[in-house]
Amino acid sequence: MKKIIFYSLLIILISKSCKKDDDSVKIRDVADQALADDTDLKNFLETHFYNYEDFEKLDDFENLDIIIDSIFDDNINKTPLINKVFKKNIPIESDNGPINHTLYYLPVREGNGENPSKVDSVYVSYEGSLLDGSIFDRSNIPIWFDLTSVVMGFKEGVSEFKPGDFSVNDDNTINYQNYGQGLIFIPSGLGYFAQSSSLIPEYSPLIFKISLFTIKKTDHDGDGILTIDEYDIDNDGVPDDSDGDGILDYLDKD
Ligand SMILES: [Ca+2]
Ligand SMILES: [Ca+2]
Ligand SMILES: [Ca+2]
Repeated sequence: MKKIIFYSLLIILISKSCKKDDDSVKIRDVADQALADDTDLKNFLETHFYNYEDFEKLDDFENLDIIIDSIFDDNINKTPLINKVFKKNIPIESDNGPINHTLYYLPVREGNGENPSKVDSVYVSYEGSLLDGSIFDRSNIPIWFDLTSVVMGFKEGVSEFKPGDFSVNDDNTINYQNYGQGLIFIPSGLGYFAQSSSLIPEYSPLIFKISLFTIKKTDHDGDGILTIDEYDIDNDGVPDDSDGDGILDYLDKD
């Protein structure tokens, strides 16, 4: 998935720089798509709930999966996700200036440590699905993601979660407790946008369930300066290349 995300991110970055008058590719308008996706995401959040009652009963050491279901029949009185989610507005540069994209996220369990920055590495288990419920990727076993290499929505969403505590058992296995767990709802402009794959059609909003077990601060070029301290100093959302040699600062040892 990491490869797919990285590859797709590259495609998105590359496609942004392609000329618009290429007849073979009619890319949808970013602003129109952001509005359409937000309508679809809001509709989903208004008509679905998660098993919050199960989580209210849970103690810190128990594990439980998040289950999303539609508000219907026996579940008609459940509180919809829209009443529980947080919103984050993320501008994406386009030819017509920055276009706002709304990301929704829901920390179901808060977690216990420090939030990862948007350039750290995170150790997560996850499940990615579309609004119709079809799952396009999952890993029940936690794996590492470098947040500099994933789509914007995943990076922005995960950085809102906190990791947990861990203890090492006698057999060197690790138990994680009190870790952050929750949901991220991503418009296609912060996902794969016009890029499609066998399981993800173009212009698909994405839903991620994640559990964030631990994080690692990164220093990609090993120069002793953490990536967060040299990635995007002018804070314009684009990684910097101060000396203009084509190597981004966080990968540029000098
Ligand atoms: Ca560095
Ligand atoms: Ca920058
Ligand atoms: Ca450079």
